[in-house]
Amino acid sequence: MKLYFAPRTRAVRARWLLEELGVHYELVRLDLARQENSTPEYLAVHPLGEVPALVDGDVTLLESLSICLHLADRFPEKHLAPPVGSAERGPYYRWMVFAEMSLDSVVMEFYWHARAAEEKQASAHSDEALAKHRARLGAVLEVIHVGLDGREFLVGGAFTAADVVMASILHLANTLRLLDGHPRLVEYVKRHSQRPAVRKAVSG
Ligand SMILES: N[C@@H](CCC(=O)N[C@@H](CS)C(=O)NCC(=O)O)C(=O)O
Repeated sequence: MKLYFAPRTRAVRARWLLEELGVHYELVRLDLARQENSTPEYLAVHPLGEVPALVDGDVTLLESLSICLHLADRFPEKHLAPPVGSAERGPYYRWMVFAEMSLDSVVMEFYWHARAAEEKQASAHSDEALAKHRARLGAVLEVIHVGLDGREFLVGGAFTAADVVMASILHLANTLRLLDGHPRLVEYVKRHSQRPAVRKAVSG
């Protein structure tokens, strides 16, 4: 397997999962600042020139969420995804997709706002829009807070790929100071960021 990767991007979650699985893979680093993701060779892999992309035999996967879903199922003996048809499979899908569709989308609004402020550009977000995003974020974080009540992990009492996706997005939220006032979520992020596989995924 070959993972096309750049640090501090969504590719980290795919690399984290590969490290958790402990399987052999080739890491292809792309320097986005040098537009190594815009070469004809890479555009043949990922037509949008984004990372991550995973080449697994004859199959090329785009989208970090689909890569995580694929990898966790590909190695069932590693128990990072509940078996299809088990009682835990529904909650697993639910958290995977909730993290990406409901949490990531709102966190990214704040990310782009922070980037615009950093680069001293006018933000596309009016105060009214930001207030709307903040209310939405609060509601989404509350769902996760309740989901983690009395639990170390999202699904079935054990670490799964759903925690990789959720903790990755919550980590970004935490760096943007969006988790202030949510100690349970901060603790979840910190606990996951101490996993040896994360350290490897963010190294170099
Ligand atoms: N929904 C995609 C988004 C991929 C994406 O936007 N990747 C960014 C990095 S996080 C990228 O490669 N951007 C290209 C660039 O910055 O030039 C996924 O989850 O894989």
